[in-house]
Amino acid sequence: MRYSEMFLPTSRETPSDAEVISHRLMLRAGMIRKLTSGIYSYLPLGYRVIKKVEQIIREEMDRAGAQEVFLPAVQPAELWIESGRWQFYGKELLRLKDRHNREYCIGPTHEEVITDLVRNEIQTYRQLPINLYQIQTKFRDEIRPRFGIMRSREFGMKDAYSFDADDSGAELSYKKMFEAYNRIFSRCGLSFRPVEADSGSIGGSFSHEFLVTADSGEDGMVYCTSCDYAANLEKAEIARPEERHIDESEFLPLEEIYTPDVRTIEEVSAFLNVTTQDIVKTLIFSADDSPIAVLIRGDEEINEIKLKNYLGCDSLELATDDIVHEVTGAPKGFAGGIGIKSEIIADYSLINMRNFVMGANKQDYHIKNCNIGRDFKIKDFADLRIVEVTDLCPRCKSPIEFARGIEVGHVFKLGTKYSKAMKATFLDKDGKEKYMVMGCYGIGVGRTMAACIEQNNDEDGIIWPFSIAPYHVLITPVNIKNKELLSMAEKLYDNLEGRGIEVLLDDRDERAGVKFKDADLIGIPLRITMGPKKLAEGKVEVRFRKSGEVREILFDDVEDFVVQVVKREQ
Ligand code: 9G3
Repeated sequence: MRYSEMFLPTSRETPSDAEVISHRLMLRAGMIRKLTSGIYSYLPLGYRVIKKVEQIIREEMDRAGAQEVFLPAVQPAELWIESGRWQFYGKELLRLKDRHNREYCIGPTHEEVITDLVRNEIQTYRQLPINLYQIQTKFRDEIRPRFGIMRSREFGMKDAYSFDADDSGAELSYKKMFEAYNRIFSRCGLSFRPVEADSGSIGGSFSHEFLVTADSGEDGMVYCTSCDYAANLEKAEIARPEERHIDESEFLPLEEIYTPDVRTIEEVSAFLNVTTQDIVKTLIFSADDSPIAVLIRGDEEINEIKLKNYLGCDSLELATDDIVHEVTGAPKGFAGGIGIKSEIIADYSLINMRNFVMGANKQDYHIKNCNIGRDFKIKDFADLRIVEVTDLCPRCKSPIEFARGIEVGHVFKLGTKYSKAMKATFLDKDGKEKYMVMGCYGIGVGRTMAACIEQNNDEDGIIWPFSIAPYHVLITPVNIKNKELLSMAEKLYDNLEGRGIEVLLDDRDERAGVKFKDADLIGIPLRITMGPKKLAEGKVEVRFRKSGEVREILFDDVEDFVVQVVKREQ
């Protein structure tokens, strides 16, 4: 491509509303432009990268045995009513009506559509397993789109859906997708980690997120310093501590203390001059509208995702003040395990605690020297708290680290959630009707590109890996008024194009400095600078964008040199 003919509006100034480097650089490098909040256009340079990422995805999806389809973006409400999700989602689901006043949504995902397609066409186990994928635009009406295309409202996603006859088949489909994702993100030149994740509202039993390590990432993760355990912060498990034998003789007598208007853990700690680790917090929740008391050590925090998954409830929120009063007999701030009118569960942090402080379930009173067993019963201990960097790996007990990441992919075991809701059944080899076992697998295409920039940039601009670079080589003749120089550059350009190399020729009538700045900004991995002096010696200068390494190569050898480098780096 000739730069002088390309729609490539680079710019020097940094846009004010761009908070992350990938958003800033994509705007400055003329890759994207905002149409409106959370909705972006891809310009030629940006779209070439998108197509490279999609190509890698297609190759690996096809290699894993998935088949490409293309599903409608506009989806009838009926399917979402059947799956029970029409009421479940709020304003994030963009809904609309057609001329006949029939209701639709703009697809934020395609479980309903694909399950409807498959249930109409698959009748027997002989037709399973099947894995269908598409690369398609999704719409999710995010309340606050940010970070350019990293959290946009309209975005390109590869979404795949597998259908199996049984759980073991579904395990195999999941494994194939998991491995394909590792290959895809490796080939895109990313450093990433698959982390155990929560399945959230999508249902199903298990899932992994693929996080690209970047400080600008919105997702927190923990990973083990020695084994390959890694988990999303919300999901990270905590090992159950060893129970130390506690002898009842160590229990001190209960002591009720007047603590006027002393409610929070910090206030109790200061008033009674005890550490927060010697206090137990009693939180009252409403789980599917029934109250439950959850106890945790004063210096820890409850992880509500873990609590919701442990209780298996649909709705979970902190109880209202009235319910707290009803259940504890006191206003908020004085709740405790002794004499409470609800079941009690406790986080592992209470194991091995003794003679601790708790609310007295009486206004303006707390109790000292509480002990589990003697003074109150706990229904169960569970892993309910947010992981801390001082926790140990639940698999191998080694120290763990925290990191931030950008979620570029997510693979889910769905089980029969959608096939049951939508009666996607098949006849097994005994002629019995069974529900198909599903999995679903997503990759954010634009987000993968943005994550690559987050990990590959410097103060001059983007540094593309060859695998998804918009062009392999940029030829920069320093002065196009020098006709001989320009014709040599064009000759090299034609020859490289002829050998399948993707070349951008900067034939603009611009000063060399401008050309070099643009070259570093748009991040083409290889730059061939042609100047009259070096050319008089029959040489050109080849510069590697990533390492900054500069090589002088004979003009006659540079074509083979470039073909070699591109073949090696691809
Ligand atoms: C909605 C809206 C937003 C959503 C969903 C539904 C996320 C929704 C989860 C998934 C799960 C997987 C297939 C590809 C991989 C991800 N946000 N999810 O279901 F109506 Cl408004 O999309 N789907």
